[in-house]
Amino acid sequence: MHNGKARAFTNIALIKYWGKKDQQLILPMNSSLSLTLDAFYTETSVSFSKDYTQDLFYLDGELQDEKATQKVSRFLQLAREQAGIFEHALVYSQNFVPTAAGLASSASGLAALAGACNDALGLNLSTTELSRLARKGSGSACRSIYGGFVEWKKGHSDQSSYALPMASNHWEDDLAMIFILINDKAKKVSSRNGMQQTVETSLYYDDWLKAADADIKKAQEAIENHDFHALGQVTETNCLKMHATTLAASPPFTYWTPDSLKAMNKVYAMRDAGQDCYFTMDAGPNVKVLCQKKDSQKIYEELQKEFPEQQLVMAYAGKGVESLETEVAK
Ligand code: FM0
Repeated sequence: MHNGKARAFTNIALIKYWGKKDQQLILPMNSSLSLTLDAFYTETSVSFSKDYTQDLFYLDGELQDEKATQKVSRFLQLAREQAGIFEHALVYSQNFVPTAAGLASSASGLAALAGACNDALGLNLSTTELSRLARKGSGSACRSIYGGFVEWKKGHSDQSSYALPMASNHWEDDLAMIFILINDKAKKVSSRNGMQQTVETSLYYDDWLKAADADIKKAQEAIENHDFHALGQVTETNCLKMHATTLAASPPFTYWTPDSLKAMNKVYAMRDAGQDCYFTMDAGPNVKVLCQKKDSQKIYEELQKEFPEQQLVMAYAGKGVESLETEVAK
């Protein structure tokens, strides 16, 4: 029996990862930059044993179906090959999400699984190697290996594509991100399918790549200079450019709902009224508001005028993946 357990926090990209050049290895078309947050995380324990006849995956106490287990199994296989230990595994994963957010995160999930496998199989990976392994589970997971500001350098191969923490002198501790959770009953396009469809068909995809390169540089500079306005501006405009690519895809699609627009407009109105805040959105309808910690309470209260408290979650900078004690075998 080989046991391991780890906790990983989710991260939100300020400059988005949007498109793969290699689907199997998960090599991205562009570099991305994120902030790891403290509000959402996953704890995962894994045990490998000769006695198991198949991989089993429990999420929040429920045994998952074949489709959900497949993604985990595919990842376990990579870890098994790396370790040379070919035993099936039992995976218990718990998502810690405030209120009924319904915010499943592949970033924290796959980063925690990578950390748990590293411990269980005695892989002894460096953080760079762990980032590369997590990347092969889900691209954004490679950034959750580290806390604070993180850059995923796109690289050009399995070896050269991984995330690194950014020197910021702890500036991330001065920032906050407020999640506005938006209900969505529409059919969901996963980030995996959405980005692929965009790479293959969007008229604007080449322009997105050019913009992403320039935006990464602006964000790096803003972080270096602790320039909140510059970071907020590039975060918001990069998000808009990513979302513009989906409207020029064939068939076109969007992640925005009327409430997403309501939230974005609220951010614009708050900025017009002198408040320092900027939004970003990922492959779903939720809107995340980037602000400085010193203003976060005031901005939260202002958002509460439009959105009930159950829809709002305050987050601050979070830590990288960490190993947890495994309980004595059951
Ligand atoms: O996080 O197909 O990592 O940079 O969230 O598993 O590699 O779920 F806004 C979209 C995340 C994409 C931007 O994609 O995809 C970002 C996104 P996978 P992910």
